[in-house]
Amino acid sequence: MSAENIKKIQNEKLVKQVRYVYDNVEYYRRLMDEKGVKPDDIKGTEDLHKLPFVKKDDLREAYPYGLLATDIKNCVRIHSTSGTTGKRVVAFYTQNDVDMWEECCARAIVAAGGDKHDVCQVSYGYGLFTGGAGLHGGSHRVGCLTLPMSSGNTDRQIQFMMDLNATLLCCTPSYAAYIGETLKEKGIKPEDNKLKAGIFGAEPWTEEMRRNIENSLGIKAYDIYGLTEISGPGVAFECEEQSGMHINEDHFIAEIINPDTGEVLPLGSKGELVFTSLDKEAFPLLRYRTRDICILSREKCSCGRTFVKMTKPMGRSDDMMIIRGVNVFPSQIETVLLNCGYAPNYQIIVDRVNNTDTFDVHVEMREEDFSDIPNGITQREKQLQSAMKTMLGINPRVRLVAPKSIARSEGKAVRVIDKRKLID
Ligand code: DLL
Repeated sequence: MSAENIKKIQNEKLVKQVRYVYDNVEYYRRLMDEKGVKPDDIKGTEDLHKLPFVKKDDLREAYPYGLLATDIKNCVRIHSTSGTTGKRVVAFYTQNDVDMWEECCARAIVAAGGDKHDVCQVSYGYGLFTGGAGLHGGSHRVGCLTLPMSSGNTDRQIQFMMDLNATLLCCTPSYAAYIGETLKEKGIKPEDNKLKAGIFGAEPWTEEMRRNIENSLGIKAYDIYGLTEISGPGVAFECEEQSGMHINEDHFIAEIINPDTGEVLPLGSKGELVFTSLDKEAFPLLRYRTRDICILSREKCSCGRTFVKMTKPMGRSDDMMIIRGVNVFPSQIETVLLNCGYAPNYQIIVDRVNNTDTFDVHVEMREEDFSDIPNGITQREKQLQSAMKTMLGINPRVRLVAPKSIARSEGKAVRVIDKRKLID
C-alpha cells in the first residue's frame, strides 16, 4: 500500500478511535479535558501531537479497570506484565482485539517465510505473558501445525523439534541460543534439524547474537517487537531484509519523541517510541509512551512492504531491565525489601553467561540484623529470594551483605550493574 493510502486509513481510524476513547474512558477524557482538547480537534495524524500522553504510571493509577473502554462482558481475555512498584499492568481484549493481534503475529510469521506447510514450535511462555498466546494465534491464522510448547524443559523441546520436524521456532533470543547450545552438546548438528527460521523477541539482542543463533540452529533469525499494553508481539516484525522491523501501521501509529520534553521529533531521529492504537475495543491507548528508544525510517524496503520501520530498541528512557525475558523494575525489588522489613540498600548485578542471564541481588543487612550465625543468614536469603520470585516471576540469587558494604558514589548508591552487551 502506498504511504498516502496508509495515511488515509490512519486518519480515518484515528478520528474514530479518539472519539471512542473520549466517550468511553473517563480517565483519558479527564486528561484531554485538562489539556483543553476535544475529539473534534483531531482530524487526522497531523493533530496527534495535541493529545496527552499515557504513561505506565497512568496504567498503575487506573488499575485495573480505569482504562477499559468497553463493558467487561465484551472482553474475552486478559494478559499482564510487570508494572512499576509491584503493580502489574493488566490489558483486556475483546474477540476483535484478539483477532487483530493474531493477524499481526501472522504477518510476522509470513514475513519470516512461514506458510501453512510449516510446523511452528511456540516456545515463548504461555500464560499471562503475551509471547505464547500471540505467536500461537498467529501460527493458527497462517495454518501452520502449531506445537504449543511454552518455555522450559529443553530436552522435551528438542525431542519434539526433531521428532515432529519443526520448521519455525518462536522464543526469546536467549532461549534460542540456549537450545542451540544444548543441541550441540547432544551432538545434533544444525543440518540435522528441519528448522528454517526463528521469530525471536521480547528482549534486546545484538547482531552478534543473531549470527550465533543462525549458525547454531542453521536458520534465519528474525526479530519481532511488541508490548502487552499495545497488544503483545507483532506490533512490529522483521522481513527478509533483516534490517529493522515494519510497524503494522494500519493498526498502530508510531511517533518518536524527545523523552525529556515530549516534543515530537522528525523521522530519522533517535528518541522514545510512542504508540497510538487505531482500532482497539477493550484497551485502546492514545499516545502511549513505550520508554523504548529507537529510530524510525521510511526508506524503501527490498521486501516491498511500505510500513515504516523501527530499529531494534537501543535502550530505555526508564530503568526497566529485561532479565531472562522478564521485565524487571528496581522499584519492585525495593517494594519487596520494604515489605520484608529491610532498608532499600541493595544492588542488582546482571550478566549474561553462556547466553543465559544471571541475576544477583545484594541486600545490605541492618546493623541489628547483622548475625554471625551463618544458617540464620542463609534462611533469610531464602525468604527474600522467594518473596522476589513471587513479585517478579523469576528467581534472583539473593545475598545478604554487611551493613554499609555497598559502594556509594557521591552519596548515592549505584542500584544496577548491568554487564550484558545488549546493543551493537
Ligand atoms: O515482550 C511482547 C513480546 C513477546 C514481544 C514476544 C516479542 C516477542 P512485554 O512483556 O510487555 O511484551 O514487554 C515489552 O519488551 O517495551 C521492549 O522494551 C521489550 N521488547 C519487546 N520486544 C523486543 C525486541 C513483550 N524485539 C517490552 N527487542 C518492550 C528488544 C524488546 N526489546
